Formats: sequence, structure tokens, C-alpha cells
Amino acid sequence: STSLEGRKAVVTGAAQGIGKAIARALAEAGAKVVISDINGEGAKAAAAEIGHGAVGVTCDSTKVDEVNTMLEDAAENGAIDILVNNASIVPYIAWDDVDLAHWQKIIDTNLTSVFIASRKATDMMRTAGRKGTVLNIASNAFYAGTPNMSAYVAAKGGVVGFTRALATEVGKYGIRVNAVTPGLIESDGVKGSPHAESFGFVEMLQAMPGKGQPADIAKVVAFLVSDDAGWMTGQCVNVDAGMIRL
Ligand code: NAD
Ligand code: 4PL
Repeated sequence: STSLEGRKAVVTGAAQGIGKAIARALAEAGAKVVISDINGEGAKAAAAEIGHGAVGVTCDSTKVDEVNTMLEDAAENGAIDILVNNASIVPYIAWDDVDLAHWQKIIDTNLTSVFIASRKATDMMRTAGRKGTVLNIASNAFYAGTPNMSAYVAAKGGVVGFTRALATEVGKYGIRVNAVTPGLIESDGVKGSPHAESFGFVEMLQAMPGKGQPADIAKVVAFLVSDDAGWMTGQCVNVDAGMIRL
């Protein structure tokens, strides 16, 4: 069933937005959730709001020592069952302003962070003999080549590629690795950014009208990390009201 009773989950970048909605959905399904974010105050506030035993911790997803310690603490001398790699920067930057410093910051935060947490979490799952699962948040911007976020689109393509490769590497241990590619979502981050101006254009491309909400993504994530998706791995599930047809 879709119940996550007794599962230990970590959601990165979950102080706000899509990550917070995912943390809420997993907690409501019965999981013990660690809300990890570089914004520790926000993570603690989100945990208090969500309840169900959720805990908020400060952790920079680009720092290997911080991530390893965060995951060991979350595992409580065992292993976590669910890792959701959600933390990322969602830039809006004209191509003419994209320099090497921006490129490296986005690749580090949005792609290398996924490797860092997945390396540690799947190693811990294997050691504990736990058939856990990793769920990566990519973006439909990878398919659309969305403007004003070239480094981001490249990083998300890397996330899709790594999802496929890691699924192969850890499948023999019963560990599943999947990704979700959201379309434009009215998250906390998007609301305060120029991306909020894109809804009109994006809705024109969607099969169904409306502004995507964090909960629309969280429901699909909750399914993919549950046993109901036990025969799915290496997949990218697109959730965007039909903007992209794969
Ligand atoms: P958001 O900006 O609202 O929230 C992102 C969170 O990540 C913040 O709490 C931030 O503090 C945290 N974060 C940033 N850098 C971090 C780091 N180094 N370590 C730990 N935490 C860090 O973002 P959102 O819109 O909710 O996006 C969440 C995910 O969904 C991201 O992976 C994003 O790329 C993806 N996505 C978003 C949209 C959208 O339209 N909102 C569309 C497709 C994909
Ligand atoms: C279609 O991932 O997928 C804006 C901002 N528009 O972050 C995204 C689309 C954005 C997207 C994204």
C-alpha cells in the first residue's frame, strides 16, 4: 500500500516550497521525516508546522561532511529508507550573464549534491541490508530547454542521467532510484522570482490550465517512494499538466 508507516525519510531543501510539501506528504503517510535545509530555522519551522514527528536540521547539501553527518543522524544506527534529493537553486539568468562562477555554483548545488547524498545513503542502505529508495527532483526544463536557466537545465539533465545510472548500480541490492520532472510550480521560491511571470505562457502549453502547486508534485513522490512503485526504477515521471508529452 502507499503507507510509509515505520519508514525513515530525509528530504533535502525542505524548509519551503516543493520539498516542504513532499516532507508533509511523507509524514502524513506515516514516515519519520528529517527536513534538511541550508536554512536551518526554516527547516525547524517547517517541521513544527508539519508535525507527525518531523525534525528540521541545518545542512548544506553541497558539503560532503555535513551531508554524511546529517544522514547518519537520520539513520539512528541503521539506515534511512527514503532519500528525496530536492534541494536546489532555481535561477533566472539571461544567457549573456551566465559565467563560469554561476555555472559551477549551479552544477555543485543542483547536481553534485545529488551524488553526495545518494553515495552516502545507498552505501548505508546496503550495509544495513535495507531495500531503500532514492527519489530525485529534476525538472521538465530538461525536456523543454526552458529559457533563462541554461546551467540549471544542464544540471537537471545530469540528475536524469545519474538517476538512470544509479538505478543500474544499486538495483542488485533492491534499492530503487527514480526521478520526478515537475513543470512550473507556484513554490515559495518561484512566487518571489521572475519565474512567476511565466505562468501565462506555461499554461498555454499545458493540456490542462492552472498553476501547478507543490502538493501536485508531493503526491506523485509519495507514490514513487512507496511499495506500490516497487517494480519501478530508473524512471523519470513527468508531472506538468501535460506541458511536455513524452
Ligand atoms: P524553493 O527555492 O522554494 O526551495 C528550495 C529550498 O532549497 C530552499 O529551502 C533552500 O534553502 C534550499 N536550498 C538551496 N540550496 C541549498 C543547499 N546548498 N543545501 C540545502 N538546501 C538548499 O524551490 P522549489 O521551487 O520548491 O524547488 C524545489 C525543487 O523542485 C528543486 O529541485 C527545483 O529545481 C525543482 N523544480 C522546481 C520547479 C518550480 O517551478 N518551482 C519546477 C521544476 C523543478
Ligand atoms: C517550465 O524547473 O520547469 C520555469 C523554473 N518554467 O524552474 C523550473 C519551467 C521553471 C520549469 C521551471
